[in-house]
Amino acid sequence: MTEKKKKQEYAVIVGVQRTNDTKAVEDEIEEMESLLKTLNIKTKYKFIQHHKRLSATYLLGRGKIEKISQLIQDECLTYLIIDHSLSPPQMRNLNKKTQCTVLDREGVILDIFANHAKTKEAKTQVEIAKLEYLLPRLAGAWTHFQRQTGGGVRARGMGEAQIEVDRRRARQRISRLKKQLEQIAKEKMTQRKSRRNEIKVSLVGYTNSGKTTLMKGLTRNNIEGKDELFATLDARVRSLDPSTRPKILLSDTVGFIRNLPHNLVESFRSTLEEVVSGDLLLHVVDVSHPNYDLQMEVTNKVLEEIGAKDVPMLLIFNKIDQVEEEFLPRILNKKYPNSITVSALNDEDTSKLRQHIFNYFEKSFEKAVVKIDVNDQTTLSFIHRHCIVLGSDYEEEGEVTIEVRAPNSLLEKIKRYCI
Ligand SMILES: Nc1nc2c(ncn2[C@@H]2O[C@H](COP(=O)(O)OP(=O)(O)OP(=O)(O)O)[C@@H](O)[C@H]2O)c(=O)[nH]1
Ligand SMILES: [Mg+2]
Repeated sequence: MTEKKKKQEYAVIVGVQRTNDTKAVEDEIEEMESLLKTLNIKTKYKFIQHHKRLSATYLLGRGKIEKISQLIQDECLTYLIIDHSLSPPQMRNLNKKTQCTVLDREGVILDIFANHAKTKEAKTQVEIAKLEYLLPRLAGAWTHFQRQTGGGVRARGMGEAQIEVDRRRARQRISRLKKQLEQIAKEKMTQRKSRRNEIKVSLVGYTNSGKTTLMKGLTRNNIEGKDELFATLDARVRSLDPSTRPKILLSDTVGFIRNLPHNLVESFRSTLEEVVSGDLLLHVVDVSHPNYDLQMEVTNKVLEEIGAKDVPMLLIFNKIDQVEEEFLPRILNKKYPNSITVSALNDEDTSKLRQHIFNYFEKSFEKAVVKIDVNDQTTLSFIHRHCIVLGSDYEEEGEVTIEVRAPNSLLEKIKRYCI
């Protein structure tokens, strides 16, 4: 995080209740609390606003906004966080009224993304999303934004005169960034083509469900998961370890969340293409979370949105070590017959899962017998790299007969040697 050393800041959160279910809004507020923790902001007060009494001026009702403004002033709180989307005028009005930094849900998520983006691609994607978010809210915020290096999207409402110039500059910057992103996407496409002989598996799921930790277990890599929302923003690709033939490449990517800002989904489209173009999705669910079923729904909805609904999917119920009810795995396996229950922290579980993934593909592999010239090193090394070799026979002079097992797509490439 860029703002690690700053002094502790405090916030008031307001959640919006949409149904009679108070528990739902309390859970949402709790999730917002975790999002703020990621930004090193502590929650001091929580309020609930009923959706039937939303006001056009402040979103919040009169009485509530007066009470909250007073609290903010009396206790010198830094943030007013609205777990809902705010129109640009509502944001300006709230800002004027409370004299503190006002962030809506999208603003908070964008701030976290801005802090966590590491690669050029992720940084570019986040900057586009941020600028598009800021455009209608540009009341001098551009100047503030420019001063921040990789910082947030906190509109503080400064000098109105600059707005038109700022808007033009923002639009120019967006189109430049989009061109850069297209270039990066082209490079990635070339990279993807070079991996066309490998099997591609993508980890997807709600943020904090344990994707990166599972990736670490399955690939025995040193990447660490973090107890933070949106810890991973950059798609990473590693091969399963111990290695298989053909290689199975696993990619880790950005987590999903309820009401993921549309701008972000749009600008992360090229990262998410990795998911759509995969052979299998591993949908990781944190089964120890009280709302894991809701989180599954959200993930499925986002997958549909990005066009990945038809990619085969394996459900993985993770963090089983955190679940007290011993019978839960059995219930889950009954309700979702093809699901797997694991703890990403348990080596035995991850090695079983690795085998399960391999078996999933292996059962559709086909057998073939090929005859190759012993001097044809290119074909021989292709076979040894990508196919399971069941046996070889050097009886005939200058030629070797090899029995192989591999996916049909790979056998196609060596079919002229088949006997
Ligand atoms: N107890 C327990 N903790 C786990 C397990 N799997 C992951 N965790 C913890 O859960 C937290 C989140 O894990 P990550 O792997 O970073 O989750 P993620 O899905 O990659 O999260 P984002 O990148 O933010 O979307 C970390 O603190 C992990 O150590 C598990 O099976 N059991
Ligand atoms: Mg992660």
